[in-house]
Amino acid sequence: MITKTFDVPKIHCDGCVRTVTKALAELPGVAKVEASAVTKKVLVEFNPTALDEARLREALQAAGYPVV
Ligand SMILES: [Cu+2]
Repeated sequence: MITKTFDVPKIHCDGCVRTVTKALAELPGVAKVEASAVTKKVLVEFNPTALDEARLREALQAAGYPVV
């Protein structure tokens, strides 16, 4: 497993946290998602043989929360 933290400034409330968490948690290979409206960061623990960082960024973008 790899852990990666993304800066996602559009996360501003618990609703955003839920949306982001759901968008990432449903991807195969994602083991853990910790999003915070306070730090505006998303920590993702994932299996690098199942998906890569680019795929995670894509999923965030598609959910309306681009990574900066
Ligand atoms: Cu929000």
